[in-house]
Amino acid sequence: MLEQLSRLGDAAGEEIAAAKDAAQLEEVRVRYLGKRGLVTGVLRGLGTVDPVRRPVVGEAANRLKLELEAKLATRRGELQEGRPRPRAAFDVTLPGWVVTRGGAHPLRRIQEEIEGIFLGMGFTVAEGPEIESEYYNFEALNMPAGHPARDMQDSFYFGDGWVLRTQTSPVQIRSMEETCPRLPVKIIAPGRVYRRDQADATHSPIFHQVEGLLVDEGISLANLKGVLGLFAREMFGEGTRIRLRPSFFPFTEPSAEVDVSCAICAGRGCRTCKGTGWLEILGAGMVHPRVLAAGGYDPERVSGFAFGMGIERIAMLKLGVDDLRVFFQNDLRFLEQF
Ligand code: 2NL
Repeated sequence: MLEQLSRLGDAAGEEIAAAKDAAQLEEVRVRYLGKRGLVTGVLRGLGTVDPVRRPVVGEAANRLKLELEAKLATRRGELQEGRPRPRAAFDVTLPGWVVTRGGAHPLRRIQEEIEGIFLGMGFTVAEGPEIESEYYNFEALNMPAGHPARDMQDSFYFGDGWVLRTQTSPVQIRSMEETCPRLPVKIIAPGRVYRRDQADATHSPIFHQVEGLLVDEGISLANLKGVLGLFAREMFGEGTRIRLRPSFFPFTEPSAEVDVSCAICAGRGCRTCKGTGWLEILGAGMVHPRVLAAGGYDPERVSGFAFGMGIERIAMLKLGVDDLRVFFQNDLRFLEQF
């Protein structure tokens, strides 16, 4: 029995020394010291050993068990040393994290600047849905079925009488309905609008508008010119002048294109204003009687002016950007400049 233990000890010692990794070492441990292991078997079988020899055999088996456990631990340590040690959890020599702050998109900043100017003149900001009924988007604005502005080429139709709004004017019709019969209606309607345009340097199927509307007793074209002149001076600088050229919109009569004197060349003529000294930034006019009526007002008793501008166009002029598409590409190299 003692001889058998001694052989087991030699064999186990060799196997421990030969183990190449932790897994192999564990196999050796289980083979000799596991529940059904060879050394464990000897200890379990002590009951069948001659009682006289039992203490001697028992002690030898226990000593072997302790010896092997010590050898296993030593070998485990050797195998560990060969491998890379786990790195420190935190390297205090690394540069710190730079926490960058987000900011409003340049289009949003320009929109808020425009809002601020009109808020200062007593206008309030009105908002409404981007999915509109054809009634609010077209009919109420004096564009009945068959009107060329309603062409499939120009608008995104859902069918069933719904469309992505092509301008923010429907918000203004809704505001008139809500305010009527009280006066004045004095609002601006900023927001996203949609047209079926191929994107290029000056067009995008999604763009942003600010429209304005003032309805009251005795409103005239002079009020329109005064308000827009003040807006132009606050937006583009004190020396800015405006001029109105005759134009046409279905929802205003008379209608005008509004130009501002070019801030880049002070009206002398440059590349931005194509040598004319003027930049076209707005459409405007006196609200068409049918549109006043659609809002619930009596065109014999009240009058109003309205205007609309593209935020991208204003932003391009203010920020010196020559391609509108950069506003929608969300390239941080562009956005971080503002
Ligand atoms: C442009 C021209 C314009 C309006 C928008 C309007 C709204 C109502 C009644 C009458 Cl509720 N007019 N809006 C009027 C004239 C021009 O926009 O070039 N926009 C980018």
